[in-house]
Amino acid sequence: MYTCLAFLSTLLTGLAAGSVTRRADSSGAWNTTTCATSELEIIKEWRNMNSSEKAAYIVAEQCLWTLPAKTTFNGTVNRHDDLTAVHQYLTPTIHAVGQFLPWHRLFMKTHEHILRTECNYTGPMTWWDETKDAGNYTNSPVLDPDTGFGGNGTGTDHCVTDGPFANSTLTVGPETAFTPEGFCLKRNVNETYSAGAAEVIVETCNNLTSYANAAIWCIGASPHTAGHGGVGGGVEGSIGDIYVSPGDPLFYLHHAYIDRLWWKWQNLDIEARLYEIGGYTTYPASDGGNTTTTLEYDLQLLGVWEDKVVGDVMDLHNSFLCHEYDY
Ligand SMILES: *[C@@H]1O[C@H](CO)[C@@H](O)[C@H](O)[C@H]1NC(C)=O
Ligand SMILES: *[C@@H]1O[C@H](CO)[C@@H](O)[C@H](O)[C@H]1NC(C)=O
Ligand SMILES: *[C@@H]1O[C@H](CO)[C@@H](O)[C@H](O)[C@H]1NC(C)=O
Ligand SMILES: *[C@@H]1O[C@H](CO)[C@@H](O)[C@H](O)[C@H]1NC(C)=O
Ligand SMILES: *[C@@H]1O[C@H](CO)[C@@H](O)[C@H](O)[C@H]1NC(C)=O
Ligand SMILES: *[C@@H]1O[C@H](CO)[C@@H](O)[C@H](O)[C@H]1NC(C)=O
Ligand SMILES: *[C@@H]1O[C@H](CO)[C@@H](O)[C@H](O)[C@H]1NC(C)=O
Ligand SMILES: *[C@@H]1O[C@H](CO)[C@@H](O)[C@H](O)[C@H]1NC(C)=O
Ligand SMILES: *[C@@H]1O[C@H](CO)[C@@H](O)[C@H](O)[C@H]1NC(C)=O
Ligand SMILES: [Cu+2]
Repeated sequence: MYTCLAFLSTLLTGLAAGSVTRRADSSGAWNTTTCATSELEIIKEWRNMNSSEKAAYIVAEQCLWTLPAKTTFNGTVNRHDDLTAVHQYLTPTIHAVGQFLPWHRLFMKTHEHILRTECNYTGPMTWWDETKDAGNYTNSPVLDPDTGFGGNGTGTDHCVTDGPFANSTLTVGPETAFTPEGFCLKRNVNETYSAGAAEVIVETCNNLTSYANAAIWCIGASPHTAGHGGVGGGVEGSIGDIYVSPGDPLFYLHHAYIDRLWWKWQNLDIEARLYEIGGYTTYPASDGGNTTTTLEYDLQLLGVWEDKVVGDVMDLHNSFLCHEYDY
């Protein structure tokens, strides 16, 4: 607890010092309004959620599966599917490119918006400190069948058979397909992958100095794949299937963690990095010109919510995002 508070206060002091460098005018194409410190919503690590907060969060996630789909993407039955489907549809353009972390930051906010406005969720958003479970996801509290999201899959089909999402049915996927008859939520915990969540690897990324190298190619490598592969195995686990990884509710805790790594990296040199973006817009660079991603680049949600631009999501403290991590 001591460590958590010390971290938070260091972070907030750093941010206050950096705030003078934010764009002073509001004429830009993106949100530059700063959220008051007292208004910041704290995203809590799962272990820092108390039992009623954990239960309420899981009830809200379950609610998404009970509300009818509003999109017309192939295979969508419920609101949970709508989110999975927009990620599935955009997968070729949102990974290994400049918008990778901005798009996923917006996607997390979209998920939160739907939880709050359609499932009446009022509790904190939450993230998973995977460094604490590196090499040992099996025993992670997020995989607890009673207080978490259920455990590893079972049998040859890897279906999750315990916890709040036991035998849940997915229809979007696998990969680019859709399955009207449904298939089960799957996990295949793999500790070889989960070892990639080690703190030392995060430090390696923090030592890199450009957005593209640090965020896309380093945070986007081991820390990112440790969550997808550590819980999913390969494509055999839902979260290991890059197209439809949001099918597993743990996706949102994992990507909040990845988002936090980017935010921590931004804060290591806030003046230079608060609005530092880069990386190509396509991967492989299919336009031949290797267009570099800018702050004006459109982040598409295809009607699930309104589009934003990269600049709207660079500052976690702006009035749109208005978030901070608990440590
Ligand atoms: C959990 O935290 C919430 C919000 O801080 C509080 O209202 C609630 O009483 C706590 N519940 C338990 C069981 O500690
Ligand atoms: C839906 O699936 C059909 C094939 O069944 C495919 O032709 C179409 O492109 C898909 N639409 C989307 C939006 O993925
Ligand atoms: C959310 O609250 C509104 C207003 O009380 C209610 O009509 C609605 O049914 C609630 N939604 C869910 C999913 O509980
Ligand atoms: C995994 O975590 C459990 C529970 O915290 C612990 O008892 C066990 O020793 C850990 N195993 C390894 C290999 O770290
Ligand atoms: C997870 O479950 C699968 C079966 O679904 C099994 O093959 C695998 O060994 C399990 N992983 C761990 C780390 O126990
Ligand atoms: C899930 O399915 C398995 C295998 O069919 C079954 O043993 C288990 O009781 C089911 N669990 C729930 C919560 O429905
Ligand atoms: C875990 O994944 C690695 C890397 O793909 C693979 O070589 C290994 O066989 C997997 N382990 C298990 C127990 O499935
Ligand atoms: C990061 O850089 C510092 C300072 O140069 C160095 O001491 C440390 O070993 C580096 N850490 C890693 C994991 O590369
Ligand atoms: C564009 O980027 C790709 C990597 O995505 C690289 O292999 C290629 O050489 C680049 N082309 C140009 C013209 O810079
Ligand atoms: Cu993704």
